[in-house]
Amino acid sequence: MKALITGITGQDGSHLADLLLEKNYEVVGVARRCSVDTTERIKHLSSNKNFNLIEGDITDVSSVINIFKYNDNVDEVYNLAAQSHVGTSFKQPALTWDITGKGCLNILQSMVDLNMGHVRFYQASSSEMFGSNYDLDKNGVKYQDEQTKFMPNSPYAIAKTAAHHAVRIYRDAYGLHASSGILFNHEGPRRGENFVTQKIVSWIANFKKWLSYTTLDNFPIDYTDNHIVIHRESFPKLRLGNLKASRDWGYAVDYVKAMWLMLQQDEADDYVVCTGKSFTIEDFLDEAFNYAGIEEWRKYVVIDKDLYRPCEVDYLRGDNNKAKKVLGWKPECDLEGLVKLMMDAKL
Ligand code: NAP
Ligand code: F7E
Repeated sequence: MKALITGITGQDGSHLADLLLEKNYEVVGVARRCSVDTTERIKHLSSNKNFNLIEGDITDVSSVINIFKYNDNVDEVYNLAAQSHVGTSFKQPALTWDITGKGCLNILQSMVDLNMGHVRFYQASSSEMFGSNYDLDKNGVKYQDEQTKFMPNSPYAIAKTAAHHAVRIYRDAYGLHASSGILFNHEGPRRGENFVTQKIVSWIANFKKWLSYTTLDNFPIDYTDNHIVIHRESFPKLRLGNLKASRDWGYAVDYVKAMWLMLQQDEADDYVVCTGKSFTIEDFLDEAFNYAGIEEWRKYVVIDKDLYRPCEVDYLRGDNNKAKKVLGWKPECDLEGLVKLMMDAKL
């Protein structure tokens, strides 16, 4: 089997490549040209004979067509490429649209034009498409599933929703085996530094490192009444935005398995992938600071209004029953496990 992955240099692209190579796939990763090396997450694959990296950019339809022409024996295409940061999408809405929305359309239309009906396609849709919307279960608890109506709340979410509908339409109109995974937040040691979980974990790891360098001769620590008093102002505080939002956080390694399972089904379809549990950013701070053995995180955190988004998605908690039932998928890692994995990797 041969798979093509866009977004190969990202968190999910690298984990999906690991998974497919384990399954003896030949993997072609598409990376765009950058002025610096962006292959940190896939360095370990550089000598794997079943792995190839090619240059391409999904905003350029001729680039997409060339990629497919030179890889005409591909069996599966996973479109993970995106401008994936919600906050950034408010600052660069048109770029976000071009990559995250139109990029998907470029791939779908190229597949039709090149008669690639036999190739299976995966689109990285997102829980952000639900925006402020939710349904209520029989106990009055909020959740989102495949039936919940989309109400996108950011340029990123608008682009993802457009791409999601394009996948549905290309499936219906042209019979493409095209599936979308509506994935809720998923994290891990390879998560980008500007997403909230990794930002918190990185800060804690750097703070702990700084603490370990400080000695009696090194001014940031006082020994007063047999207690250590740390001059906290000497280490920059952790600046965060809205701590009240809730997210359904899972582990990226679990989630790429769901992507692959979707493309192994006879019928293409859309699936919500999530843990079914929701926690606030404050809960994540509790968990991460506790794990690191630092008490009272509030002493170290500054709320920065500039990090608030013009529109916020307040609450996300998915219902993964369809993925469990049809795909036989379930998440293996809870929030505690996720924090442990991320903290241990950084420490
Ligand atoms: P990520 O780490 O930000 O990776 C995004 C990837 O897209 C990077 O490899 C990036 O390349 C590539 N890319 C950006 N613009 C491109 C372009 N014009 N042409 C080709 N490649 C381009 O994202 P992720 O967390 O792995 O997420 C993977 C996908 O799932 C994304 O589509 C994201 O929107 C979606 N998603 C993520 C989550 C989540 O919680 N992680 C949840 C739901 C959906 P560079 O390295 O060059 O920037
Ligand atoms: O924010 C709040 C922020 O940027 C989570 C992407 O993978 O998942 C991700 O999008 C929450 C938001 O992820 C900071 O306001 C507070 O409420 O980690 P995030 P996201 O926006 O949920 C979805 C499913 C995707 O599809 C996306 O591609 O945390 N928050 N303070 C902060 N967020 C950030 N980034 N930085 C802060 O300082």
